[in-house]
Parts: sequence; C-alpha cells; structure tokens
Amino acid sequence: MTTPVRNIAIIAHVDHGKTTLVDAMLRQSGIFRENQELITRVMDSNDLERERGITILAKNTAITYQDTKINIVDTPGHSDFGGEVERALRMVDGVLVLVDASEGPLPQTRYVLQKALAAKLQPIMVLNKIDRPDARPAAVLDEIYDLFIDLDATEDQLDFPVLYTNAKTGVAHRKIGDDSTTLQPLFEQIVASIPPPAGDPKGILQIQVTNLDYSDFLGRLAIARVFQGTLKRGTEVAISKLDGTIQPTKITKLFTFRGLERDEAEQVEAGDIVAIAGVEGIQIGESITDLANPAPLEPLVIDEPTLTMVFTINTSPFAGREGQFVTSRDLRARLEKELLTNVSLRVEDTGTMDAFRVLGRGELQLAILIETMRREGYELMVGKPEIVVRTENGRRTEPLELLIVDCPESFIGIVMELLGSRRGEMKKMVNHHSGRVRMEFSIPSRGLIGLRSQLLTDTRGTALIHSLLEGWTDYAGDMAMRPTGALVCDRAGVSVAYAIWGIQERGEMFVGPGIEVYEGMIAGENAREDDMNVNITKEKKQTNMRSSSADEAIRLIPPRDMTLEKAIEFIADDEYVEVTPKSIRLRKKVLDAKKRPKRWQEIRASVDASS
Ligand SMILES: Nc1nc2c(ncn2[C@@H]2O[C@H](COP(=O)(O)OP(=O)(O)OP(=O)(O)O)[C@@H](O)[C@H]2O)c(=O)[nH]1
Ligand SMILES: [Mg+2]
Repeated sequence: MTTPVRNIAIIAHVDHGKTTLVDAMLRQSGIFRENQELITRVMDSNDLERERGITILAKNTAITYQDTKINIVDTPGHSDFGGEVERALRMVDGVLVLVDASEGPLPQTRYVLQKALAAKLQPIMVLNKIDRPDARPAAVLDEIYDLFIDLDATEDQLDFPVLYTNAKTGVAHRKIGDDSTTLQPLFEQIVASIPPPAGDPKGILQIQVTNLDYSDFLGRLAIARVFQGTLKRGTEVAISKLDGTIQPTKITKLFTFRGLERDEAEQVEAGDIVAIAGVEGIQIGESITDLANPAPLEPLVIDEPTLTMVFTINTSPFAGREGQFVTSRDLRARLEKELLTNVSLRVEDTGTMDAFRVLGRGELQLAILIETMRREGYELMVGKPEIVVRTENGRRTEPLELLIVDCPESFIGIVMELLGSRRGEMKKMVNHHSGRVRMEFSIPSRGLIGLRSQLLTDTRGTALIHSLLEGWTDYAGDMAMRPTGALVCDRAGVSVAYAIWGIQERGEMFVGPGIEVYEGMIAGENAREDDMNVNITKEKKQTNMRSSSADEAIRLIPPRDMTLEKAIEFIADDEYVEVTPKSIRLRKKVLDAKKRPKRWQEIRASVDASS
C-alpha cells in the first residue's frame, strides 16, 4: 500500500510566524536527532532572507505524522512576493492560514486567503502568537469571519477549523488554555480536514512544474506536483512547453522531500510532490506528460506586475572600477536568467540597447533583485520606480491599493495630511483603544512610492503600513513629488570635512569626509525644493593669521546611510541610483552642471501652468 499524503501551504501576512511554525513542525516530526542543533527559521535559507528576517522564496519540505506524509510549502508574507504564493497554491490541497492573534488579519492575509478560496482549497485557521501580552484571539477570530464573508466564502469554506498556537514553543491548542504541550492537535487537524490528493496513479501522466531550485550537487531542479499517473525513473516523457510545443526527454533522477533532505526515488505517484533533476531548459508552468498520449495541463496564470524600473548600464565616471559584469550584454543575460525562476517579473526592451524596463510587484521585489545582482558582481544604474499605467479604449487607468496605516493617535492629523497629498482617500478608521488607531485608505499605487520612509520620518518611526492591490482605476492625475532638491557635487575630487561642515546646514548629507565624488553625484538632500551645486572638495585656506573662528572645531553631523531601498525611494525622475558591489551612489542623470536642465518636475510644472 502506498503512503497517505497531505499537501499544504502555509500562508499569512508578513511576520505572522509561518517559517517559525515550520521549524516547530520539523522538530516535532522526529526528522532530526534528539540533540541536533537547529538554527531558527531554518527554511529561510538564502543570505538575504537571513539578513532581513523575511521569507522571499516559497520552499518545500515534508514531514511524516504517524503514517501520513505531509508536504509543506512555506510561503513569503510580503506582498511583493505574492507571485510565489500563487504558484505554491497550485501544489497543494489545503492551506494553514496563520493570523497573528494580536494584529489580526492584514492586507496580505486578505490577498492570500482570496487566492486560496478561489482555488477551492480547504483552510485551517491558525491563530498564532497567543503568548503575546496584547493577544486578543476572540476579537481576531471575529475579524476573520468578517473577512471570509467579505470574500464571498461558501458555507463549507466558512466552516473552518481553528487552532491556537505559539509557534515559538511549538504548541497548538484546540481551545485556549487546554493542556496541550505539542503541535499534535495541528497535525491531527491536517490529516483530518485536508483532503487527500485526488488523481489516479494509473492514469495518464500529468505533472506541473511550479518552482525551480538549484542544488550544488544536482544542478537545476524542477519542483512539480504529480496530478495524475506515476513518474518513473528512466522513462521517456513529453514536456509540454509554454508555447505549446512538445519536447521529448528522459527522466534520469527523481527526488521526494523529507525534512531538509531530498530522497532519491524510483517512482513518484499522483498526489506527491517531486523534484526532478537533469531536465534541461524546463520552466515554471510547463507540464510533463505521457509521450505517446500527451495530456498537458493549463499553464499557470498569475497576477500582472504593477511597478516598473529602468535598469541600465553604469555610465558614471567610476564605472567598471568595482564590478565584474558591466556591459549591456551582461545585464541582459542576467535579467533573462532571472525570468526563468522569477515568474512574477517581466523584462521589456527600451528604445536603447543599454537599458531595460523591469516590471515587478513592488519596490522590495526589485530591490532584492538589484541587491542579489550587486553581490554577484554586477554594476548597474536604476531609475525611479514608476507605476504601470494602462490605456484601455482610450481611458488611462492605474493600479489602486488598499492601504492600512497603524499609528499612535497623536499622529492621525499628520498621516491624513500626508496621504491626502498623495491622493489617498480615507475609508475607515478603527480605534482599538490601545493608544493606536488603524486607518484604511484607498490610494493609487503611485502614492505609495517613497511613502514608507516619509511616513516613518513624520511619525518618528511609529507608523506601520501595509498595502494590497485592489484593482485598476482611472488615472488620478499628477501627484506631489519629492518636495526637496538635491545637493549636487559640482566637481570631481575627494570630500573634505571642512567643506561638508559648510554645506551641512543646507540640508542632510549622504556622504561623509574622505569619499571620492564626481561631478553630478548627489551628496545630500537640499532642504529647499531646487537642486544646489556644492563644492564638497574645498580645503580650508591656510592663513598665517590666527582667528578664533578658524580654529573653531569642525563638528560634522553623521551622514544619512543611504541603503539601496532608501536610495530607490529617494530619487526623482532626473536621477539614478548607481549600484556596484561596493557602493551605492546617487547621481543626476545629466552629470555636467552646465548641461543639466533644472529639475524636470519644475520644467513640467511651468509647462502645465502656461498651457
Ligand atoms: N511571541 C511570539 N513570537 C512569534 C511566534 N511565532 C513567530 N514569532 C516571531 O515572529 C517573527 C516572525 O516570524 P517568521 O516565522 O519569520 O514569520 P513569517 O510569517 O515566516 O514571515 P515572512 O515569511 O517574512 O512573511 C519572529 O521574530 C518570530 O520569532 C509566536 O507564536 N509567539
Ligand atoms: Mg517566513
């Protein structure tokens, strides 16, 4: 008899504890030795995931509970990586919907739940972090029912089981305060309420590739769900490509999942999830089927990107000093490679050979790609993120978001004013009487660019924001841009403390002393709205005269550390972020001060005014 299988994905808003729950499930499934040391959030295995403490890529694992094999997909909760979740849902028959018992459902909870309900997947509700002192599980459960109803859940779907967990200590309760000390109630619930996979092991082979992975030993791996039939090692099968053509291939190596390992298998039956090695050129969404009797599956369809950024070769005077890959050919090849695994991304040509338009789901998704590229040795420049605008039947439309801002009561006025200037419309305000309020806005996606950093400044770091794509709306017209100009270096050289000391009162510096700069590089933010050219290389004049002011100690304010994300949020239309393995610099598109137009938005504003 074959082993019973259950396939689940864990879905939630960012940070609600998915990866931590997987840790506990792995530990309690007896996959590790008793005394084996485990790192926390073990599934967050890539460098950027560990550094940032977030999941970026969906990943598979599997455990055994009693006789049942449970395949688990851990998914990312940040909305920019929603494409990963959409694919993961194709692999499973049910979902664990985690909700933080204090925060309650947030925009990404809504997004992933909506996708899961549309795919007719059986949900199990898991209220996590019940140990938080501010946990309010009963109220949160009510909010979850409201959300289900709002999403038009069927009667069946509304009848979901609920568990209460502390993922950190690995405990699940059926009722709050019952005497459970393990995750056993959760395992039991999965086996009881998630339907076993359908599909006949003797039917025509039907497999869909939903993810790609890479292993140092095996090279490229296609991760796929076997929907029907049995995939056997050594057999000839057909790959149904995305363009509809059929390509015969021989399956040489098969693996199934077990904890963090992959076990080599002779055959994998309908219902299970398989990793296939050695299939050249296979892509996400393609299916594998019988060669003589092909019955390909529909390709995966996922949501369209909403944000675009131009990636171009580095043309700054320092180009090629710090990176290994600098040509447009390098850039093109790297972006094409990315498209193979990152299916929610698109790349389009621009009018010029050296620049590409990269489309994604959000600033973070693109920032992660840029960060990965610079670590691999690439140099490039990126322009200001822009929202995709569609024209349908002569009507211009743009994406609209649901935005939730959670902040202390004292900042309500400031937040409303800021969002008003970005064409946000308040829909709802809820006061939990904890000193904080939660406000819901409807706002064009354009209004979100650069919003996070400005909101954090305006609310002294206390505001939390979450957003969700709601749909498309009529183009809302011009929107307020960055209200400040830049402090721009007027010549090449090395920055000098004395010069910075003279400039710093004008705004906020991005560079400290001893930094090599070039003409047109941005040294800081001007407090006023226009750009100002500054000489940051000016040495103090040597004099024989002693004067009290000349001896005055130079006190420098530490420069603002412009991380990649901050730099991307900061730049205006006429500026670039220059990215190399060692540096992140900001610059004007036109470096030569004499040739540089005034800031484009001013020019545009004056044109608008005169027309
Ligand atoms: N107090 C408490 N903290 C928890 C619990 N579960 C998770 N956490 C903490 O919550 C934070 C986020 O946990 P993760 O497991 O990374 O959350 P995630 O849902 O995987 O996050 P993303 O994958 O980035 O969406 C970590 O600091 C965890 O230690 C819990 O039950 N109680
Ligand atoms: Mg995670």
